[in-house]
Amino acid sequence: MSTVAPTTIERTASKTGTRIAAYQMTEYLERIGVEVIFGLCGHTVIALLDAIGKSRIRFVSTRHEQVAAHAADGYARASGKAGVVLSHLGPGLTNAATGVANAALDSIPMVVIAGDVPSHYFGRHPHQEVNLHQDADQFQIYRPFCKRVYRVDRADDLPRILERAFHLAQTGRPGPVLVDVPMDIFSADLPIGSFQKTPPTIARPTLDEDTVERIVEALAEAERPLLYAGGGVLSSRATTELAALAEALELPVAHTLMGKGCMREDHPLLLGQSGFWGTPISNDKCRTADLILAVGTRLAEANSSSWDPRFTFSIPPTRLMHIDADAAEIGRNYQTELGAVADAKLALGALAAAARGRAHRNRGRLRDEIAAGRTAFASNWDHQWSSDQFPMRPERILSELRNAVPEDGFIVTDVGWNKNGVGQQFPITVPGTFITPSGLATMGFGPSAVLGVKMAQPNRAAVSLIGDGGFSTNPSVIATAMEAELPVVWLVMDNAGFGTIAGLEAMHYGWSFGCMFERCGKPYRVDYAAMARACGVGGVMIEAACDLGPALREALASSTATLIQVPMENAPTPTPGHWNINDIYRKGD
Ligand SMILES: Cc1ncc(C[n+]2csc(CCOP(=O)(O)OP(=O)(O)O)c2C)c(N)n1
Repeated sequence: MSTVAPTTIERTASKTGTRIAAYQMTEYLERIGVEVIFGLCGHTVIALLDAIGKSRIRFVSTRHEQVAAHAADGYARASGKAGVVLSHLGPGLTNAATGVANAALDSIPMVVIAGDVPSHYFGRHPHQEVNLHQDADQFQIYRPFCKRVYRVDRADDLPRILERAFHLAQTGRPGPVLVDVPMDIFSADLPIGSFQKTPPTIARPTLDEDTVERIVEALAEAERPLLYAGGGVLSSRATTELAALAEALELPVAHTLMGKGCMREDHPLLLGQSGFWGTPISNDKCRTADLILAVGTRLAEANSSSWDPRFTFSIPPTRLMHIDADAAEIGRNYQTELGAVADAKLALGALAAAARGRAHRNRGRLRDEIAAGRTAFASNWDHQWSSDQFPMRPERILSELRNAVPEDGFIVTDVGWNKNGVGQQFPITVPGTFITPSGLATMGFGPSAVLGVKMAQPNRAAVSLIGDGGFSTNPSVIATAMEAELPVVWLVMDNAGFGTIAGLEAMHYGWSFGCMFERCGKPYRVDYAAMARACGVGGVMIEAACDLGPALREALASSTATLIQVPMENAPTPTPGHWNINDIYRKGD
């Protein structure tokens, strides 16, 4: 409860049986369990900020709205609750768009509350209005990536719309919802008690008995069946049920990038990630399976080797059964024998219960084949885990990170070697500890998302593993971590460029024009560690491979954030699968 005395305006309003919308709205957000809002101020939202400041809700003030959106995304992933963003109109909302779109493409629940121009000035060019095609039109910018965009045109609608926003963001296939609020509506009077209705508890859809029986029987009788797990398995917290089903019918498990962590890394039935940056054993078993049960996945391009049947999935002749929260994903890319719209946890739980004790075909030497396949692939790079080379090998960076971070600590990546290398090579044993931007693959996600992760799980380690390109998109995160007292660790893999794209261009065009950080033809390196120290957080520049482990341990024990910068060789991640872009590039004279 707020200890702050009511303002004159609040006291006056309450005598009339009404109360200003912003205060009632904030109390409602508290009541439905909002703990933290990430955002950036502007003249359109200070009425709400005044109310938030007097409530129990924490406000993390970022210096770029993209940071706020990614942090809210990280918070949602690590807490299981909706992330909440507060944004000013116009440039604030467009700045946040990348982060909101990133959350949308990874099915992350999020509510974005934005200020807008006063409703009585719609269309007259009030300051910062977006109105080239329609009056007060900024909310339309969010249409392609929000489950619903609301502009609140009457104060009376605010309670209803807010309740709908939290309901929609978190149900079915989760995602962001925009609530666009003309600033006069924050300051309007509403009858006391206007915000009564709370989002309903939703019973999640499961499988009917016939479908359970049909799937279990098909898996038991198939010669080479396989379970394929996507991010939906993790977001519905279904990893125990997945392992129970796999063990009951002796099924190998392959997964997507977002599905990493669906099973302990050392589980003998785990094949690893499929696709371009996957593992050969995973691709081989996917391609040669006679039946695949896919759960909580889009069967998207990177993990499906651009759907080329020579590499990852060959469907048909492989038969596909697919369980997903979203009917639109079923049958999108492959002929599908049976689809079911269901919650992954309930569906896998029902399948595991029906499979327990059930006779199934002999799987032969499956476990030995998996172990041999994984060991053979790892032999390409595991000797690098102890490499003393400097600038460091990326694999050594991963091994130092794995040794330093407790199993339940979070590894939050960006895009680049960090994402591809962790997805392929980094052992994850605790579900949900690997957090990565998959659908939009947004460079700049990791450094900001880790703030929200730490906010959600303050007692667990949270390290963001990022490239120097990704980190430098928004270094203002350092100041935000300091202000919000979030002792996160940024581990910056510094190859003085946008290394992944530089490597791609070099492979196809023989140079890396436009991809490296250079000045007067020489590598240009920024001292991010010094930048961190200038903001008051720890900043360490690694000068020898053996220094990284101790630096990480010290950073994890510290009560303030730390940035560790590691000069690194720009080595490519192995690519056992296929990506069709490599067939598209053509070099001219
Ligand atoms: C916002 C955005 N812009 C561009 C890209 C394309 N992109 C993918 S990986 C990458 C390079 C990332 O560089 P860095 O963070 O230094 O990591 P590295 O590749 O060197 O490991 C780029 C530019 C992207 N994914 N997101």
